[in-house]
Amino acid sequence: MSGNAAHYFVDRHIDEGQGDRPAFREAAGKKRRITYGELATESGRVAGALARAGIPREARAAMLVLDQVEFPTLFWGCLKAGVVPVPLNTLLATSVYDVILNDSRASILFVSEELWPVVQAAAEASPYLTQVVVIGAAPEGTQGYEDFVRDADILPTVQSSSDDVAFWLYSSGSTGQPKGVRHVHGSLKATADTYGAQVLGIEPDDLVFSAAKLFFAYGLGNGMTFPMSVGAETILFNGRPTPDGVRDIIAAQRPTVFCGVPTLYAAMVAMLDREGVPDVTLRRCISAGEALPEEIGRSWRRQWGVDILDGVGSTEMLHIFLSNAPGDVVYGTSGRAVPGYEVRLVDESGADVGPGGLGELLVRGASAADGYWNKRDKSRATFEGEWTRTGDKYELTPEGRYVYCGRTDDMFKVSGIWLSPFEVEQALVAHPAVLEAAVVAARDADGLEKPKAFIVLKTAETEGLADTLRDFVKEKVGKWKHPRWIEFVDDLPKTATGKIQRFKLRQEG
Ligand code: 3SK
Repeated sequence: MSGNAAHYFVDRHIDEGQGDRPAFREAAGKKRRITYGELATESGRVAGALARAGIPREARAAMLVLDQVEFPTLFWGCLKAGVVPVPLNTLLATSVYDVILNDSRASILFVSEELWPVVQAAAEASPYLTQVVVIGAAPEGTQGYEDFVRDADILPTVQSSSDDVAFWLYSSGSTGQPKGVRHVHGSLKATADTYGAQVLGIEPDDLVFSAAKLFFAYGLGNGMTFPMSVGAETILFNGRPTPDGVRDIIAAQRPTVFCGVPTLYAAMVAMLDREGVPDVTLRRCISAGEALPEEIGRSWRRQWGVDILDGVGSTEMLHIFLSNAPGDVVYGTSGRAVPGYEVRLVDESGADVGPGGLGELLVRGASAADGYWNKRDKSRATFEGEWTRTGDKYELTPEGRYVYCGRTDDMFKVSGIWLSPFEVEQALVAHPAVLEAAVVAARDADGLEKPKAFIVLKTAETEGLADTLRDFVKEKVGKWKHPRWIEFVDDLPKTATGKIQRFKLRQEG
């Protein structure tokens, strides 16, 4: 078997006589289902169609594709052909697609028909795209997916090294600058063997539902490579994961594994307390993207009888490398290093920080990216030999658990003392009226930095609430940390992984 990940995740199941096992089912739309055998054939046909269309090995194929059966078919079809798929966040603006299509120099774009209007102008302006393939009704000047694959040869998977670049993901990070993160074939199996097998404990009979979409690293592992590593099945949902929509899918499809992000868990907990919990047994629930507030984890366990395993990962490391584990959950912490990964904390001078201290988290593991595309300075600053800098500040407890303290670039000093916006946010969300909170530095009349809070409420009643919340924070985390200004908002700007984009709030601030 070559190092091409499509051998391991797709073809191997056929060689092992498992072709009839279900691989994906759609929860909405046409509600199609696809077996491992069908996926192997269809992805081979995509490889044939790419070759017929003249897309060479190593060329980039941008994928602006919803969670539908064509996502895995195209992703694995590209890998089979040696073409590099670049799944794109489906929620971006035309101007960002313009940047990404130019930066990646993608030769071909696959796009779900629903998303064509938002990418059309960028696609038409791209000097690199030679073809646009629309999944669904193809507008003029594009080709329909069915026509693209019709009568194409079913090609065998090309030989690749496990160190060959297999796919890219664009990380917008918390600063909004898209960076193409290049991942090698071997990284997909590395995350399945570590987090997938040893924390999530994925099993062949699992039915997985990841509300986090396949276009980002967290969803790609949850909903594609982890289940496919053991021949399990995934529910695909092409819509927006609203709390009641997700609850209805869980009730109707009865998954055994559920993967969400804290914002969704928080909204679901509030909704389920009002409307009741479906009678479904979830075997495993996981969370990532941002730290899970303690209260949400406890409420979920009360509602469903199962813990949420909160973990931390990054697009650069492909999946979760620090996590709570079954039977070893302490809410309010990110747990311990996932087996197969090492983590350490360093201070500003690069010296190691011990228990009780605060430092930047560095991680070492087999799934680290090969680097950023065309961003040498950023690659050098992030990938230091075997260690990858995360930009996250953590504290190590005497029990060996890691506690998130915020982004290195979000920390600021108030009256000369470091303040972690995250700590103030955690204090705010512990108040029953608060659904979500984001804290940034703002300048007072003297030009000095003080915390300002943007708050999404559970209730409509705001009379006297700002003062109550300020007192609540003073009581919980310290007098000087209370937000000097409070703005009630309808929602917070977030990345696809659910990380708060504080830079946008600072701009508004
Ligand atoms: O943000 C995270 O925690 C994460 C987890 C897994 C994969 C990717 C990301 C960004």
